[in-house]
Amino acid sequence: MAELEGFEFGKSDFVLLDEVTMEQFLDNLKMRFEKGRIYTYIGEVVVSVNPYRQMDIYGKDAIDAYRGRELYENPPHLYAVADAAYKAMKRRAKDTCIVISGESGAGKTEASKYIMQYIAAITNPSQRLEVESVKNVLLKSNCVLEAFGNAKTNRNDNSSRFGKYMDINFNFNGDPTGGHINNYLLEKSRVVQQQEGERNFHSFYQASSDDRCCHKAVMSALKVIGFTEAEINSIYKILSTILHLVSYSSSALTVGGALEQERQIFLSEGDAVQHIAELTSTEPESVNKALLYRTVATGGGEVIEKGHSEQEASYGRDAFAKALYERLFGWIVGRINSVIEVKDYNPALHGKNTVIGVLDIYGFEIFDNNSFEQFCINYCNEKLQQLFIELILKQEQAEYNREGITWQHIDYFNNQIIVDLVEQPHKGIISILDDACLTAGKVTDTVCLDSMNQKLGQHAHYTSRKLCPTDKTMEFNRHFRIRHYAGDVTYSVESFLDKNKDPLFQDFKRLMFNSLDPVLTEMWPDGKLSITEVTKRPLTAATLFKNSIIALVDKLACKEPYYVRCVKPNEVKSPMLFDEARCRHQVAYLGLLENVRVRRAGFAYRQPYERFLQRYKMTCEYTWPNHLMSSDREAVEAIVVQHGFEGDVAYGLTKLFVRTPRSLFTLEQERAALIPILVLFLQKVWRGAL
Ligand code: AD9
Ligand code: MG
Repeated sequence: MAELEGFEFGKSDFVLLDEVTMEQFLDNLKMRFEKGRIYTYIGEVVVSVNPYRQMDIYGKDAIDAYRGRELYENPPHLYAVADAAYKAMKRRAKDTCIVISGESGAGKTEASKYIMQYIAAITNPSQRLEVESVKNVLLKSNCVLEAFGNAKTNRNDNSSRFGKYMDINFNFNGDPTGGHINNYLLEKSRVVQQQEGERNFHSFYQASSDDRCCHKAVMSALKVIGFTEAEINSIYKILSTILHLVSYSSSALTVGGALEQERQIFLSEGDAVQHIAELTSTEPESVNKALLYRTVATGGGEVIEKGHSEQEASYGRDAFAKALYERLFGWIVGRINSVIEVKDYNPALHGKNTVIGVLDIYGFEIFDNNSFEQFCINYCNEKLQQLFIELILKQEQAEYNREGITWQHIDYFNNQIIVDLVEQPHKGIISILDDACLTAGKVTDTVCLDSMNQKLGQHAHYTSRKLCPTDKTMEFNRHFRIRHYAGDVTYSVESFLDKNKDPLFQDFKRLMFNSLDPVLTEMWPDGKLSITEVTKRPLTAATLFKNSIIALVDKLACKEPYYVRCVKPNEVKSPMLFDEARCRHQVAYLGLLENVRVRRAGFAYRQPYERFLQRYKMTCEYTWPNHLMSSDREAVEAIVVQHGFEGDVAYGLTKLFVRTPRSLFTLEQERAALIPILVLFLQKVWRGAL
């Protein structure tokens, strides 16, 4: 529990609420936000409210104040959690992870950057060059990933359009030796289409007009990381290629007549093909052909070229542009990883290599129109929520076992049932989608929806239109609804199959693989295959995502977790406004009340005997100013007995556990009343009056 800083700023730990109700929770959150206290604990979980203004709480003074201290010694802060994770890693050689969640614009990415800055600031006191260089690369990688993976959206001017998990490796000294980044589900559809008021990824603007100063920073970051001039050139050529592709008028793709004729039309239509060929180090004829034709193998093993319809051609072009960007992003992440990966680490020589993982991933999303992307993102949140409850409970249980205290079972909503609804083999939604994608012939989104309704219609967390015929938000043959742990979300099934199949004609892959630019060849190894060799169907987008999230959860599950739960106070980026309805919604779906209950259902408060004694010894005649008992534990027992809450505590091996916060309030009040008397007393002693 946090340092009891007095309640003038509200309660610094939600376990201290008189009652765990939404009203009390919100009142406390609001009061603290308005008083500039943006962080509040639930035990060791940090709840953060985006201040939407620069706060003077991240400087060197703050870093010094939190360095090496315990969580409850200072007011709640990200630094305290970062330090707790660091200490666990250093003192107990534990792998830890910090999971940051919350909706778009809630402050996850900013939090992850402060955490990394803190870790960078407290490590490598001897300023060893190789460690400084690793830290530098880790910090600079943020700048590059933001340039290529973030964009202005209606919710956030710097919205991360991908999920990020970064492992930082430490040697036995506790200094960073390297790291690894995993990225998840980049929103590549943004490359060809943005909603009104939104922009494409920052990278597209940085090379040109308004973002010039950011461009300089990105270029310098790329160089620091170790990208060569040639590689940087290739990156920007790929960006230009994509711009040429997406600005290509679809009329230029109209097909008709013989190949030669089309080629003439194309080349005379503009320089786009020429430019693309130059930028990608390929032949204009090959570019033209890939845009207009696809190679297909007939049943008899014959290979023929089939002209695209206009629709197919523009679809192919868009898919190509999206894939180019996705592969570019993946390649950049891979390239950063190759620089920061720990090399030549010999555990026998260097001791155990420990890890702190930082996860900055998209929060639960409910939009007016929810599509395949929201489906994936919300599934990811179901998985993380499950892990959250499981780990928090597991952690509590482990602590009770360690301290020799009997564990009591706690009831909580287990969302495994929703996870199963999505991911179960043969029965779950992903499996039904995949089946539909694999079925030859024209299975449409609506046919697939029919199949889902049939197979899942009875599921408690799935609703088909049939069950709510009067509901106007659900149209026949278009929508289905999932009752997520965080709320009901109605999904439009339109384009689900297409986005899941995510096809890209082999001709584009071959074109890129055969480029004379080695960066492109490296990005497109699957272009090596000819059409007759492409037999295996690639995994679908949903299955790839599912596999990556299962791997992520496995990774997190074996680490000691720390949580930052971010709340967005309003929709208008105001530092003044606490929009209660919006906050209520977030508190509900982040499961924060449940979190407080879990924390309080066992023991709301725990503290090592020595610290408890230090704080409260003045409230007991047998312990003030010093006790004469044989141990601190006995002295603590004397305080507990004097205040009459023996029934409310349990004595662990090293810590006192207090069940309800009320007992502590009594102690705190008494302590607060005694302090002025003591101060007076001490002043008199100093003045020699006593
Ligand atoms: V998204 O899911 O990537 O769209 P995030 O990552 O949750 O979202 P982000 O960290 O980008 O949100 O924060 C949004 C904006 O809020 C930032 O650009 C800052 O302007 C502002 N912000 C967030 N946290 C802080 C903070 N601790 N101090 C000051 C902040 N401003
Ligand atoms: Mg972000």
